[in-house]
Amino acid sequence: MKIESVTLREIQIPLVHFFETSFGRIYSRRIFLVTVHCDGVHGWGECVTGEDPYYSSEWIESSWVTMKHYLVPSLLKQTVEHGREAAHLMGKVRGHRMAKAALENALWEAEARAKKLPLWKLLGGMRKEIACGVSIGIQDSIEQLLGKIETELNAGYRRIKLKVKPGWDLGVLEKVRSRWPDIVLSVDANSAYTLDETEHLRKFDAFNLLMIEQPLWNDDIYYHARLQKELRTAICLDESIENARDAACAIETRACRIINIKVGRVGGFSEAKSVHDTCAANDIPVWCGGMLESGVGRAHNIALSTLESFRLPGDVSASKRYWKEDIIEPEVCVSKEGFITISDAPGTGYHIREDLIEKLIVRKETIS
Ligand code: OSB
Ligand code: MG
Repeated sequence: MKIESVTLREIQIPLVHFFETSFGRIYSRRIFLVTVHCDGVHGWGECVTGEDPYYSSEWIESSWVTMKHYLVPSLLKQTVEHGREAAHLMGKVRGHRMAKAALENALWEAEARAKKLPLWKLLGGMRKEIACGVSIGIQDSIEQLLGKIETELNAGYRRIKLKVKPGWDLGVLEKVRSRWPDIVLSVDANSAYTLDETEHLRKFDAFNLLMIEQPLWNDDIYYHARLQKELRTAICLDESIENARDAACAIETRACRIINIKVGRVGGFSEAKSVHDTCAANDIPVWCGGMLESGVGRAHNIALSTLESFRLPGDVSASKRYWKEDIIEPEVCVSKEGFITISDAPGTGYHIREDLIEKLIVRKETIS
C-alpha cells in the first residue's frame, strides 16, 4: 500500500447526556477523524483526544498540528505492507500517542479492506461476541445516578462502572450497594486521590468492587504498588500504562491486578497488542477502555476486544448511549444479555456514513 494522502476532519456532535469525570463535565464531543488514502484502498481512524488536555496532555488542537506537520509527512509516499509498520515510520516523534494511533489504526483498517479480511482477524482476535459494560459519569444527584444504573441494568450491561471523586464516593457506593448488592460494580477515580488518602481508599473494600481504576496520579506506577498492598480491592491502571514496558513494570511491582487497554492511549493497535501479550504472559486480565468515541473508534475498540485476554467487560457500549445518530451503519447494538456480536464482513464490518460526516463538518484538510 502506497500512502498517497491523508484527510483530517473535525466534526462536532452533542452527547445524548452530559459526561462528568473528576476533571469536569462535557456536553458534546469534537470528533477528530482521519482517512488514509493508499493506492486503491483507504482506511479510517479516530483520534480520541479530548477537547481539553485533562485526561492526558494531548488534546485535539495539539494532535491536529502534530499530525499535519510531523506524523502525516513521515507516512506520505511510503509503501507499507502492514498497518503495524506505521509505528516505526512515526517513531522519531515522541509522545502524541493518540495522534499516532489514529493514523496507524486507519492503515490497519485499509490493510483489512485490501485483504478482504475482518479487522478482528487481522489483529489476531478469537471471540465471536464481546461482553459490554458501561461507564457512568458523576451526576447532579444520587437519585439521577440510581435511575441511570437501573436503565443500564435493564439494557443488559454486564458491569457498571461509576466515576468517583472525593465527596462523590463512599456515600454513593453505600446507596448503590444497598439497592443492588450483587451486581458487578467498579469505580474509576481518574487520579482524584493521593497516597495520603489510603485510609479513605481502604473503605472502598467494603463494597465488593471488581476494581478501582486509576486512584492515584496519572503518571505513577510506584505509589500504586504501595497502595495496592493496603487494599483488598484490585487496582486497575488506565492513564499510567502508555506502552508494554509500563505494563511489565506495573505487573512486576504489583501496582495493579487488572489493566485497561485503550488503543489511543498506547499509540495504536500494534502497541495495544504488545500490552495485551505482556498481560497474557502474566495472567493479568485486560478490558477495553473507551474515550466516548464515535462509531469509527468504537468499531476499532470492538475489533481489539476480540483478543484472548480481554476477559472482563469493556467500556464498549451501544452507539445510542452517546449519540442520537452515529456516523456508522449499522450503529453499534448491544444484545439484551449485554453482548456485541462480531461481524465476519471485511474491514470493521461497519459502513461509514460519509454523507452525514460532511453535514457535521467543522474543518477539513487534505495533506498530500
Ligand atoms: O477514564 O475511562 C476513562 C471517558 C473519557 C476519558 C476517560 C475515561 C472515559 C470513560 C468513558 O470512562 C468510557 C466510554 O464509555 O467511552
Ligand atoms: Mg479510566
